[in-house]
Amino acid sequence: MKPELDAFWMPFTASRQFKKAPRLLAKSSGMYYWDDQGRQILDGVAGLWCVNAGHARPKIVKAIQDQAAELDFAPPFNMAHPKAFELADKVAKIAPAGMKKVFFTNSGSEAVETALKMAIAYHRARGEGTRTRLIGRERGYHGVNFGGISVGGMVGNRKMFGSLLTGVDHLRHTHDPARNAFSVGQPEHGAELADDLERMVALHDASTIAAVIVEPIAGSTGVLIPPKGYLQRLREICDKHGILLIFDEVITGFGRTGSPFAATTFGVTPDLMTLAKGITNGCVPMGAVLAKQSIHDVFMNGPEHLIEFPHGYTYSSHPLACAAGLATLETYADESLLTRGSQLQGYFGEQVHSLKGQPNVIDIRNFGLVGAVELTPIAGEPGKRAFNVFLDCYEKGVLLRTTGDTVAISPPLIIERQQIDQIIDTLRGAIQRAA
Ligand code: PXG
Ligand code: PLP
Repeated sequence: MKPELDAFWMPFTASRQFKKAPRLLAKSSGMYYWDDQGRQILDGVAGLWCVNAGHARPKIVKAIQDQAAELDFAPPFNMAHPKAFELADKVAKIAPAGMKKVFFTNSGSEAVETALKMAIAYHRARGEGTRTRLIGRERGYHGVNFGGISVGGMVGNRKMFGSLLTGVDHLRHTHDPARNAFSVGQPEHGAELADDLERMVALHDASTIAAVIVEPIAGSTGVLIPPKGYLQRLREICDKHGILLIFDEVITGFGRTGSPFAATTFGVTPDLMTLAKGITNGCVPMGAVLAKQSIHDVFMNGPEHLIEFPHGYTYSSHPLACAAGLATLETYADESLLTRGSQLQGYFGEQVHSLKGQPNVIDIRNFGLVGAVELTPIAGEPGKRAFNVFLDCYEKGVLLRTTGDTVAISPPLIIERQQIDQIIDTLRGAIQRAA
């Protein structure tokens, strides 16, 4: 190992292996990365599901540069700067109807903690302080902080970290390859899994439940598309029992599903929504919680000189992030990127599904501009086949992402057809070589 690689303790990385053969990215533009040797790599995952407008977009670059020179930092508590209001306003304008309030964080994980705290505090402010229980879902990913891993449903992210939050329960996940394998778009079967929430109400009583949090499409655990009617059913059950519905749209937000948010695409409006990643095109860390006006307003009683919601981060609404966010939304609007997926999804879906019949391919899933190919694990070595495919594609100049034995594809929304072809052809070859 090179000594200069020693100090950096890497996040979510097989780091001893990595440091023996590092993959270092040195430059980016449009659909491409270049590694430290100058080799061009097609970005098939928008960095890490975040660079939705493609890399090094001129407006965003300039906005960040100008902002750094003009106002580097402004304290966000009892002070503010104009771009924070401007960005909140612009985000609220593209949000689902009624979601008018925007609270800024620095990551998706922080957005999740913020939303969970808002939900519990909301019920308390309304005089229903017994509603503290949080319901997540198996195979959910809600970031890495304690609230997020408690409601999250990834064993590997939970088992090392003690007893987590108390008062949490989980719905079953919706992955059902026996009935739904190779579904194009939303699978037919599984809306009834939302009825798990009724069972939880029967077990715990609605008066103890604050909120349910789900990803409209589960991203990190392998791109699980909601069965037809599932999200609608969850919404109905939440309404019936006064439970808040939180959509974690950290991945699905900002155009991934063919409209600005998955809530719009699926026609289901949550009470709270978490955002991050695409809000700044991945250029400066930022997250946000979108809240219904009615939720926000519950907090606005009591003496006016007191803080209504005691929560926030030193870097909430950081000027660089706000400048990047405004330029990002402009870029999305200039190029109609937030709906571009709806035009490309047919072709993209066909291409992803053309991998059916390749060796070890046991399921293919797609929606909007996100796709996944699930492979049979190598006996006794779960995750290795997909990781080998990932390494092979990277060698051949295409960056993808794996989780377990699923390969995920979620390119920047500026992708062209021939680049979709390149991703699929490269992946096909790698799957064949991994057989
Ligand atoms: N919620 C969801 C739904 C996410 O996808 C987070 C919260 C946390 O966001 P931050 O910004 O704190 O990372 C995410 C993040 C993967 C992968 O391998 C996905 C994410 C992050 C890292 C890797 O698919 N999503
Ligand atoms: N730890 C200490 C000692 C702090 O003073 C602060 C913030 O002032 C934090 C943690 C939280 O940091 P942040 O606001 O960046 O999340």
